Amino acid sequence: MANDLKFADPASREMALKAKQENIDTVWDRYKSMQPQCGFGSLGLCCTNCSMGPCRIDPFGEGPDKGICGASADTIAARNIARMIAGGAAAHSDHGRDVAHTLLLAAGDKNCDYKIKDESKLKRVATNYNIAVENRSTKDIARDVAKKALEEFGKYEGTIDILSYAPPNRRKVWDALGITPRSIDREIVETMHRTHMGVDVDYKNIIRHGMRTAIADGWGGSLVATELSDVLFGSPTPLRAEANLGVLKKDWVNVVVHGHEPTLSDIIAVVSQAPDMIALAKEKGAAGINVAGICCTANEILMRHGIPLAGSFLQQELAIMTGAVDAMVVDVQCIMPGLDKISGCFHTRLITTSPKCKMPGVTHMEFKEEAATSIARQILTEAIDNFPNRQPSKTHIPEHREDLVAGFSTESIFRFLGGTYRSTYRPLNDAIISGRLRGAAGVIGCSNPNIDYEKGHIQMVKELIKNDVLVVTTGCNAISCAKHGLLKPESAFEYAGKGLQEVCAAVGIPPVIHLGSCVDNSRILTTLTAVLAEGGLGDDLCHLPVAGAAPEWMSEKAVSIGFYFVASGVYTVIGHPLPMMGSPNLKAYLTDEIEFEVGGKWAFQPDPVKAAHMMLAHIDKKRAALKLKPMMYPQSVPPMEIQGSK
Ligand code: NFS
Ligand code: SF4
Repeated sequence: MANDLKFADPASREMALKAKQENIDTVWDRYKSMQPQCGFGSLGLCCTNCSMGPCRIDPFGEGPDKGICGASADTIAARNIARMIAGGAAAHSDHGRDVAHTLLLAAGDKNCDYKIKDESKLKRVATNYNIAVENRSTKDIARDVAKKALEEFGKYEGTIDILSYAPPNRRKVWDALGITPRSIDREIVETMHRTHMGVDVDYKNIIRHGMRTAIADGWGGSLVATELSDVLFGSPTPLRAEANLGVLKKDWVNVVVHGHEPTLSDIIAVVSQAPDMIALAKEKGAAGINVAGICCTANEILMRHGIPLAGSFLQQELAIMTGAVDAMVVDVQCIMPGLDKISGCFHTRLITTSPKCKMPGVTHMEFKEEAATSIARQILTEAIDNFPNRQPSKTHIPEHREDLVAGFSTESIFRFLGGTYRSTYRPLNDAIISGRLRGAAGVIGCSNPNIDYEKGHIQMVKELIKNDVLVVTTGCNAISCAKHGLLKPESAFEYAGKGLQEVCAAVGIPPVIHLGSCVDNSRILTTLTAVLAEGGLGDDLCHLPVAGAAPEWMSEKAVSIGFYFVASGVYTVIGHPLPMMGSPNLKAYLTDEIEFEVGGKWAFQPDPVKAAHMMLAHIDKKRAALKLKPMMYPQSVPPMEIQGSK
């Protein structure tokens, strides 16, 4: 039964109503039945790191103020946060490793199903890695790049090489603080070591290492994932597509791909267009094969193939509830265990594909890069064979869908903003310097049933663009923006301030730029680096008039992302706080003192409009420090009370 939470999106509202009528539990019902949630856990005051515990600290000062080992609230909360970073960094980076492994296969085997689609990007990555490109075959270069990338995970000396993408002054900050990551796996392992019972006690020391681990994600594993995905699957270029549950088609075989890694879904997208597959679908009475995506797998194949977005994280169950999904194919991450039960209520065939992600009793068709096409064909055949089992009486596809433009990258915004003859970020920097644009914001991250669905994302993004802030987006925020029409260039005229409107009109971009999946937050890092290098906006990332936010975050990956943005000098506002409010010292460190060390800091604000204004105030502070011109259209700034909104 769907509960009384509100939905910004009519398609989800419709499906939640269907769930209620049919007595089917969804994430919102499970959230409700979990109330009240454990106060110790929410405050970060629960420790299960050894079996003298579990221990919990009394936040009211009446019960224990130390764990059985003597750990304080500060230590316990910091250790818990660090372990969240390790979990998130591990997920992103393991994804990066898999892409590097696929590139190595593509380089070594001429019959490999994967081809190198973007040779010029391969050469750029190779050059950044100091790998020779002159007079060498693509395969030789690719092999060296793949090996070099794979070495980043387990180097035994030096530091991560791909950190060379970061601005020199930022690297000095990390070096001075001793948080330059040495290798990706090593920092994750060391986080687990330091947070083991009886190792690191100093909460600041724990968090500093947490930042090192997060940097190893953003400027390491995630950057490897993005760069090598562009090489293998092609760098995105702007394209049009559609989003929301209404992209599912009544008379077609609907295959929903869900998860994160593009290796399988990219092949499924291609194979679904094969004439013999389409003929098979027609034999079963379908009009064709419709592939749509959920979560970041969706973003990956949207960016490169224009495959429609069926929905974001919280819509995975709702997609099945349409009764029109013949197969949901999942890989890794953000896949709700609850999918199994809900797919049992419909004809949908749920298929797991990764050895890392199985579900008891669920069909497992294991994906192997070495046999990618044949496995993709088997999976699609399974979906096609299931099409006749669809029950019309149980089928309801909401009619809502929106147009969008996606497919931007650090390089393609570059081309857009520079025009054909001037490949440069200059126009963007000039727009900021002259006060036409206030600055830029990265709004990203998950959705969470603890807030009305998409209210956080949409209200925040609208408030920012209204105030002449160009928004870049990834992950589930990007999907939400797409569903609400914010990724259409024309939406600038409806929602953006006058200055941003002028920029959008001049270069033909939407006011909200979709940069891809969550590993593609690395594109935000490299874009900021390019803006900085263009000049006129300071000499380190922390000088830029920018801010970051994840208004509806839920995953450990979001924690890692937030920390690498903070460690990169970016003011980062999230909706509900990190689970550490039971440690006032840690809160003071993360929301204040840390800024003196890395130039960025955290803020927590559940009200998305207030949060947007905290970001605007920060951007204005940075503009003032850079002595930039006053805003050209200051009337677009409404007065806003932001007191007490840390
Ligand atoms: Ni990011 Fe992408 Fe979505 Fe959150 Fe999950 S899909 S990796 S973690 S829920 S934004
Ligand atoms: Fe308790 Fe310390 Fe063990 Fe944690 S590590 S469970 S605080 S005794």
